[in-house]
Amino acid sequence: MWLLTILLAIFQPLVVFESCQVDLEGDGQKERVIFRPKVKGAISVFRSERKVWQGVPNRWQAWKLIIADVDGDDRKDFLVGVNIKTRYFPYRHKSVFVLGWNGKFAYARWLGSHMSKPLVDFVAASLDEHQGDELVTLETTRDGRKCLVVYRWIGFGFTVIWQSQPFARARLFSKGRQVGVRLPDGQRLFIVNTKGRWALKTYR
Ligand SMILES: [Ca+2]
Ligand SMILES: [Ca+2]
Repeated sequence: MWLLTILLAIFQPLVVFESCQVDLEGDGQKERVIFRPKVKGAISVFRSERKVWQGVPNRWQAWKLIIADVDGDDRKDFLVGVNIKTRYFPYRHKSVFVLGWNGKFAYARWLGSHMSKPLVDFVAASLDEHQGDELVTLETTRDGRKCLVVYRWIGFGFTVIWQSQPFARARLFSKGRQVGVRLPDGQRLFIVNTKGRWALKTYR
């Protein structure tokens, strides 16, 4: 049991490039998750070579998949980068959808029509003592600069818990638990949470 506990504790959110092996529901048996961006049925889940589920409609134009656990219940969640049109935002724009996994199929937990500002990129990481992984996004401010936004899952969706200063140009970077921005001069700043206070620190 202690081994299982350690394995759960060291689970890091995974960016799925093509396929990965991960235990989605914490039953000790790994599933294979295959991600094929922008096609119908972009995500498929296999267990012992048998397809358990395939889904995600074409119209979502899924472009990124991260497997994380946003609520910390040890069942993995799919964070799907989408490129959608909605009634109030009738042009294509990026957002993140959250699908839960019940062991048999993925179901919609949060289909946010947009993030707090136009989305550039996103990752997930456990950044504080709070249970579950935080969603970290790079977003565009009104004046065209880029900032990091940290979101926490609050049961039925996300709430913003911190926003960084804006940068004229920045790219999202992540390396294990370290998440932050890479600036044009190569400098990397990563998010730290010390006793509940959020800040950016120089990466060494
Ligand atoms: Ca499993
Ligand atoms: Ca979960």
